Amino acid sequence: MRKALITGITGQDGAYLSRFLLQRGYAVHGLLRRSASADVIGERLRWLGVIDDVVLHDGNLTDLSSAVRVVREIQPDEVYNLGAQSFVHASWQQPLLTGTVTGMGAVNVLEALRLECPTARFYQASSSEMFGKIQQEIQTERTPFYPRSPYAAAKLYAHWMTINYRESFGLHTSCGILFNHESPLRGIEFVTRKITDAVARIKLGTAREVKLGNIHAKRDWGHAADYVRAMWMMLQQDKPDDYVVATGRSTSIEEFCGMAFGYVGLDWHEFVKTDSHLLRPAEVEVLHGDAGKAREKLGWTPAIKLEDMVAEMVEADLQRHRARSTVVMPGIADLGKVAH
Ligand code: NDP
Ligand code: GDR
Repeated sequence: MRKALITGITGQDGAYLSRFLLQRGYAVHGLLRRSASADVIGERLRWLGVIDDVVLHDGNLTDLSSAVRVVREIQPDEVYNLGAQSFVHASWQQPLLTGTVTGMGAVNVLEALRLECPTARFYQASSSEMFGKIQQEIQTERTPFYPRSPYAAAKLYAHWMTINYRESFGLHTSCGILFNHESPLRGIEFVTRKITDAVARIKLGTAREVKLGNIHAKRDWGHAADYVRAMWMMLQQDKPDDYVVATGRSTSIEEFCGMAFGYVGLDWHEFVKTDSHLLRPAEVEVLHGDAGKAREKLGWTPAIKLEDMVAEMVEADLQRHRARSTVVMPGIADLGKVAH
């Protein structure tokens, strides 16, 4: 039985990847950081029905000794480094933590592999945010990077360190430069889920409006279930490499609002307000990827259309709010005054 270790297993991608690997017969292990909310931390894995099928190991990306211990114990065939402080907006408020977790954390895992399990294959969750202030209209693996946030700079460090470990030590390390991908399990602070959650609450009469920042920004949005398949495909290649994963369609926040509100028969113009406090110190205005290399070399193409994903997300939020079992996946209102 092949063994996979996933950091960030409790996040959106970690949950979808766990399900994907379990379906393929893997033994799935995850690194779990200590939390005071241990009863709710596995909610995404529970939502997908896999919480009892994965093995969780205490550890933290910032703690080299825990990475070494877990890798030594498991001796994984494949390691997926998905753990990160992944919210771009928060990275300006917590730049050092973001650098430590999102940047150095990856190197802790790489070091653990070099020392304890150098034959394991390694996946690094790189990001389209590294393109930042875009240098080419359509971004590929060859587009120069221009990071625009502490998050993007941290990801770029981890990206180049992953390539360095491949070239310096011969480790089988690959980077997936993934564009935005969403799902009903997306964190509530990200714009797509913030919108679909608001749509559900407005439709059900428990909210009257939603405040957003820059609604003119454009993103290339795919579905997380499609994107975790690309991660796995990268590690099945004989030669490690780096790949852009994107849909090739760029859509504005406004257009996303139109789809989500339109799905329940509402006009978004009546409910979306803009709030300058939600603008970022530096914005990534537009991202638009070309996944031609992943298509040709991996045979990867996305299967889920944006419109279908929006419908799935709105339906899931309607279901959550109707059930009112929102303790584990709180609505925006429940998050109090945190500025997202
Ligand atoms: P999430 O924010 O949903 O998940 C992040 C995960 O990292 C959580 O499991 C979190 O644990 C864990 N984590 C955070 N800090 C630590 C730490 N110090 N030690 C151990 N684990 C930690 O992210 P996604 O699932 O959306 O994304 C997965 C990865 O892909 C991230 O690295 C992200 O930056 C990257 N990425 C995401 C894209 C997207 O559109 N989703 C696009 C491109 C890249 P906890 O549950 O305890 O908070
Ligand atoms: P992003 O995702 O920063 O692209 O990072 P997010 O959904 O946070 O923002 C997308 C765009 O929407 C604009 N926006 C708002 N964003 C949020 N969160 N809240 C708002 O109210 C709001 N209003 C407008 C933002 O300014 C931005 O332009 C995600 C994360 O998953 C990263 O970890 C990952 O690396 C990248 O995608 C690719």
